[in-house]
Amino acid sequence: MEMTFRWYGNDDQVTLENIRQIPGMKGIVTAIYDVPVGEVWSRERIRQLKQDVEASGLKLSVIESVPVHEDIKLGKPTRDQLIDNYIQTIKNLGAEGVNIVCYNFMPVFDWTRTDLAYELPDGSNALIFDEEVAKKMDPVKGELSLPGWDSSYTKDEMKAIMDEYSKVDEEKLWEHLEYFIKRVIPAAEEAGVKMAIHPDDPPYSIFGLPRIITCKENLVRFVELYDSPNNGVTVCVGSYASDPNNDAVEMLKEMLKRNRVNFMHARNIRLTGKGKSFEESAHPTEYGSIDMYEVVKALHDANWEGPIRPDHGRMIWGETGRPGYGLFDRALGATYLHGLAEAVAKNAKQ
Ligand SMILES: [Mn+2]
Repeated sequence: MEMTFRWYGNDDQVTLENIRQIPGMKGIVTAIYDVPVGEVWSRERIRQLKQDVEASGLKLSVIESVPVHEDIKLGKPTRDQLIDNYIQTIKNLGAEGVNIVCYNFMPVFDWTRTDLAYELPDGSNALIFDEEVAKKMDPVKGELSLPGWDSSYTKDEMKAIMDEYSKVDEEKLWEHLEYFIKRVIPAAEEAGVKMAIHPDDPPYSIFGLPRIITCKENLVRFVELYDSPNNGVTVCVGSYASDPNNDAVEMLKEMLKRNRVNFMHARNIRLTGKGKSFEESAHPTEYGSIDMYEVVKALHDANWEGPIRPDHGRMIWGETGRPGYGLFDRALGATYLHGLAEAVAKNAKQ
């Protein structure tokens, strides 16, 4: 595996130098954040980003994400031009030697939590999802603000887009995803770019919106939409495991068997036992509901050599900053994963 770390660009308080000093660190996961969704990323901007990363002694391993415009997810007539632009961005990335792109197909909301700084018993702060709290939230009313929401929507715009999605059920969303994939993947193949869809987080419907990248059955359906190594997945074990019905390790093994794992997110979550509620936990197995040893072993047994990053971390040691993306706990996560990988590899040789 190639150990990587997410970096939010030159204004991230976690610097490339910080990241480079984490043992075992090889690559960076980042994006161009100031190009509006739907517009083309120029080769010049991509080249500059790559130079910035490489100047620190690290590799630009993965783009996370090239976001998919809502009109594509909604299947609107404007999607064709937007998909053309998306393809041009993929071509430009390939031409600059960037070969893995993570994206998602979640309507309106990206990852959703009900508290970004819940205090765990040890005094650290974590992102949590409380099903009961989420149920009481209505995005259209706008009286409750949910962390992680796209604040670029005004109240009226939010109502308008939620109305549009009321006509898009899961099967319609599948159709729109298939339409997108069937145009983008041939271009990605040609450009030498591996696409890696991230699961919906959490992996079930929220606020009545359809969500489809959620479970093993749907993951298999997804990779079979277009059978190509370039049409792969990001196995985010933390996201998948936050539905108690999912066996994230089993899902990982299925995707490894099919050679469709193009990127890994490794974080742990602890299901609290109250429905689908969960807390993001420290990375080691004993703190969460995911057996991280089994995750790393599955990757090793498949001779998997792709990029992996510790996903969200808790806030510890008084650190403040972007929720889930501080330096300290993610660095601990990376060294833990690195240690597991060494142990698994040496054990296998005995
Ligand atoms: Mn993830």
